[in-house]
Amino acid sequence: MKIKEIKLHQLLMGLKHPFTTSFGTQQERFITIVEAIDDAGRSGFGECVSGEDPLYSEEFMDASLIAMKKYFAPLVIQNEIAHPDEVWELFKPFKRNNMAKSAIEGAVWDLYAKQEGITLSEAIGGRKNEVEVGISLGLEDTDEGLLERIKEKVEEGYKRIKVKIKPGRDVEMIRKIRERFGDIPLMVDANSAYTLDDMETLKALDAFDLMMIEQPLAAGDLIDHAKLQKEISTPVCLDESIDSYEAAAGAIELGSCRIINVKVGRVGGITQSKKIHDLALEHDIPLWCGGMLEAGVGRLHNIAITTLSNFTLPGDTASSSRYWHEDIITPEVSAEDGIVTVSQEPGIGAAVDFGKMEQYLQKTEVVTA
Ligand code: OSB
Ligand code: MG
Repeated sequence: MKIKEIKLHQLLMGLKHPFTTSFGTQQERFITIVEAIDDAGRSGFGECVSGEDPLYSEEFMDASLIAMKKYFAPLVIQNEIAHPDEVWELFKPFKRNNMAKSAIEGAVWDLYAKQEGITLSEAIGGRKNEVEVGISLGLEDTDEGLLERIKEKVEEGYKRIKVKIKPGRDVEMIRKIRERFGDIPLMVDANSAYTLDDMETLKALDAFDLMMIEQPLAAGDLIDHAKLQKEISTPVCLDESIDSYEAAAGAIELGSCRIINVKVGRVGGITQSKKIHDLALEHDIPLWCGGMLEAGVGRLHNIAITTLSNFTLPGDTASSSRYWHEDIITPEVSAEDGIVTVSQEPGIGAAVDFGKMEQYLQKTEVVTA
């Protein structure tokens, strides 16, 4: 394929409800939608999931924008690409910046699928026509407030509930959730807020039959997580620590986790996600797809990757309406009873609606040869 230009649509989208994790509270989301346009005028779309600040990981949107403009967009314009799997190799001399790489690669994947007249799921090798979804709930000011949110989401039919924890908002909060809702599929995400000094608290969580505890210890750590997993019965799931295929291989070898949350942006794109998928399948490590408060484009990419066979656990790929009053795609992503049906339209499977995007658009920058 020949890519003629890349547009970087920079959006500011207000969240319906503030989202609080152990690393902070977010009221709005900066999002970059990447549009790759071929010589026939067709467009493929990707989404950059970097945070506004380097709090979840080292990547942040200002830096990702520079990386996309200076390195990654020019590379896919200057080189003839036969298949999107080549993009990772093209980017390889430039270290890390996975979310920037993934956003550009994602647009190439969508464009490729559209050129071939197949769905993104088919282009990736996915087989499912529907995927199960869960929901991730941030911390609320009070535990009572969180219980109310959980009630709503259980009633909406989400297949599992994930709640954020941090030191001081953990064992007692989870006890209240179990008391109120019984044995619902429940998991917790600490976003790296604990250390091995908190072993007593982490062990106490074993009493609640949680599906898993996500990223309890430092982002990037594999060694301490392996020590922790030996001490607790709850499966450890890694998120922040799996920032590459190599990290996934290391975690599996060391026994740092029993489950992996794959985020396409964090690992550098779809090609790397597929590679992690195949490795995890070989080692009986189940996967699920995490979220980064994506708008519709990123949401559809997440659904496509979830159609791979070893994504056996519900992901954080909830409906568009989970975060947005109005999403930027038509039709929006909509879960019915915790199930999202995979669109059979080519590419990501929905149209990017520039009319709807207008209200959020701050700036569009264009990269050409
Ligand atoms: O740790 O999974 C996380 C959101 C932003 C950054 C990190 C995380 C999250 C979520 C929400 O948990 C996932 C979503 O609903 O998109
Ligand atoms: Mg997480």
